[in-house]
Amino acid sequence: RPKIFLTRQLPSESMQLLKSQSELTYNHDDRYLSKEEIIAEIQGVDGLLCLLTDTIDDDVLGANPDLKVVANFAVGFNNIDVAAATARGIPVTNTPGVLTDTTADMAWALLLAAGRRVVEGDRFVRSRQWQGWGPLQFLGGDVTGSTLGLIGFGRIAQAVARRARGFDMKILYWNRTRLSADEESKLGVQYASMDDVLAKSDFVSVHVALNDQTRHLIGPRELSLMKSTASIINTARGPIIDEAAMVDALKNGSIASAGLDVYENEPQLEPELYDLANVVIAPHLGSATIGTRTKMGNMAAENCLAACRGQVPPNLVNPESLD
Ligand code: 8YV
Repeated sequence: RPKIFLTRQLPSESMQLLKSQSELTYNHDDRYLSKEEIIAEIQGVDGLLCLLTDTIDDDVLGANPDLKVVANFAVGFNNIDVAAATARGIPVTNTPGVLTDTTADMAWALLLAAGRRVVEGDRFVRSRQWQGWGPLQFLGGDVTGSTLGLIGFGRIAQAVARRARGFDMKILYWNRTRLSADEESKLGVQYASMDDVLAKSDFVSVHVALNDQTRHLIGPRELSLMKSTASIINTARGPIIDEAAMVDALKNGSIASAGLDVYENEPQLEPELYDLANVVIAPHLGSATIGTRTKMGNMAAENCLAACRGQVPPNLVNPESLD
């Protein structure tokens, strides 16, 4: 039975799986562990099962020479220094696929809420200010028939696009690589340059992975290309958008609204964001359903257990670590 350390409790089914097949130790508290605490906890273990909120850099990776795997409970793995893990021969795994639809649903929840001012309206009613229906109250932008722009076109963006077809939207996408004409017509999407996607869309939804090439991909210039009536939606990673520049754009009306699930320095937000009426703010809920978090937990557990047993884990992100 391999020894595994888990940085935060997972859904009960995943805990049972880990407990039944490993000698599991885990953080029992509802709080993040510091890097120092993680280093102390992984002494003598075979596997580390961690979360997006844990920074796994070379100090952590080098702290236990016998570490056989770092299994991330997330599809994104920007919290892990994968190059350093590869150099040390440590496999890194993620949880792709199982959270695609759930995250796409969340992008849509934010899109509809931001576009149709659902949260503003909710706040207004709760504040007891509502005096009755009015023809000019909380007018938003039309969703049906509008143009959706997708920045990045991986699994989640494609799931967002599938849903957009039900809203009769024109769908533009920008991605590092372009799909074949056949695939584009099957999905009902059109490729455009990033500038065109930004300039022509009523809703821009961000779906690239965070890395050195995508940090602040959407900055002041990109925001200035957007329509003043448009909304920006981010369920990917906060640092892809320059948050301070986005606040400026939202304040000066150069974009209409934002629907955000992720932030540059979670859990801190750019201070003015808390008070902007035209922003819908969610606490990183993209994959937050019982079913999906359970699938993610089981997948991360299976990855961790396989690598501890010397097998190739199913969702290896750095195959070169095995060379
Ligand atoms: C999670 C995510 O909520 O998978 C990801 O990359 O951002 C979300 O699914 C979070 O990462 C859990 O660690």
